[in-house]
Amino acid sequence: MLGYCLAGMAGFALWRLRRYSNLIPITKNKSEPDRLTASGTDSNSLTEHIKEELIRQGADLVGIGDLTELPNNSRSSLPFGICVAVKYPKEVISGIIDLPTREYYDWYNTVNSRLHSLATFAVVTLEKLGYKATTRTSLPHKTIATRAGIGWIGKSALLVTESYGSMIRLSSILTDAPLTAAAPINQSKCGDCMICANACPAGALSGRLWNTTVQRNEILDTSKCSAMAIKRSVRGFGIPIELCGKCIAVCQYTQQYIKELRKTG
Ligand code: B12
Ligand code: SF4
Ligand code: SF4
Repeated sequence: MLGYCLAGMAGFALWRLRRYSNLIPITKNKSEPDRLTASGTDSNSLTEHIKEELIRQGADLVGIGDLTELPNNSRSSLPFGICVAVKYPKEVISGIIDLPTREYYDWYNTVNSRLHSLATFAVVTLEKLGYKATTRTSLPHKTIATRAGIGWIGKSALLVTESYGSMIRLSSILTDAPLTAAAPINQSKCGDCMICANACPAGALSGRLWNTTVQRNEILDTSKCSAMAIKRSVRGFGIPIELCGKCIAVCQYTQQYIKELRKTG
């Protein structure tokens, strides 16, 4: 039985490698003999296939960011960041407006474990193709996400997307694979909206509009948020953890997505 499993896994790995190898002309690099390299057009194919595979594996949003404007040591000298987002189910988020729920806590763990599998999958896939890839980075996921064109930083201090608002969690992968990066997002689309800042039970959100020069502490008071989130988790589901999420739930973009889904069933 074990033999069949191992043979199956090896076959799958070989199939994947051959599938990608067909897309990319293989040229040997003298210093790294087994490395694959790709030309301009193939970088588009590689990008599309990495994105498609991640979506097929369960990602809800995938974006590629050019990180070269950021310090070398923050990105292990790797030029690209892949941002992967997984959304919470709409019912879970609409249920946390008053207090965080046990369901929200359970989904927090589920979404994190999905993100972990997706990031590992991306690393393994890229490494098999001969590229460097790692999930170890001191860069915040939200920075990679704005570079990857996935969304902007809201007055909530969260990443806000047009498709799902902020009801997503994030992971990222750094790589030297020659991918095609999206246009970065450098400005907030929150405008005059103040819904999240007014709704935060800790008064932790200043209402400051983000751009890439605005520091997090100008938007969010992390101590106030942490303290309130622990209190609310205890009241909501009896576990002292920093899970509140009211700013996710009330965001107009999150609400728009929840309502759209309701309309279409
Ligand atoms: C630490 C942390 C916290 C702590 C902070 C405590 C502390 N003392 O630091 C606390 C407990 C407050 C917290 C709370 C929450 N968190 Co939190 N947290 C993190 C964590 C692990 C690190 C964030 C961090 O320190 N970043 C460093 C600071 C400087 O950057 P930042 O805050 O990420 O964002 C700035 C940069 O991204 C910058 N930026 C963006 N683009 C660009 C581009 C350029 C060129 C430049 C220069 C800068 C720049 O702008 C942002 C604002 O200044 C991240 C996961 C991760 N590894 O990124 C999750 C993370 C940010 N948290 C997340 C979530 C969901 C929450 C909570 C909702 C949890 C809850 N309570 O229910 C709240 C929301 C609070 C809020 N309104 O933001 C999600 C956000 C998802 C999203 N949609 O944005 C993340 C990404 C986790 C994940 N894997 O998805 N969190
Ligand atoms: S997680 Fe809760 S306490 Fe923290 S900023 Fe959001 S609404 Fe405020
Ligand atoms: S609620 Fe309004 S201000 Fe807050 S993040 Fe969403 S759009 Fe921006």
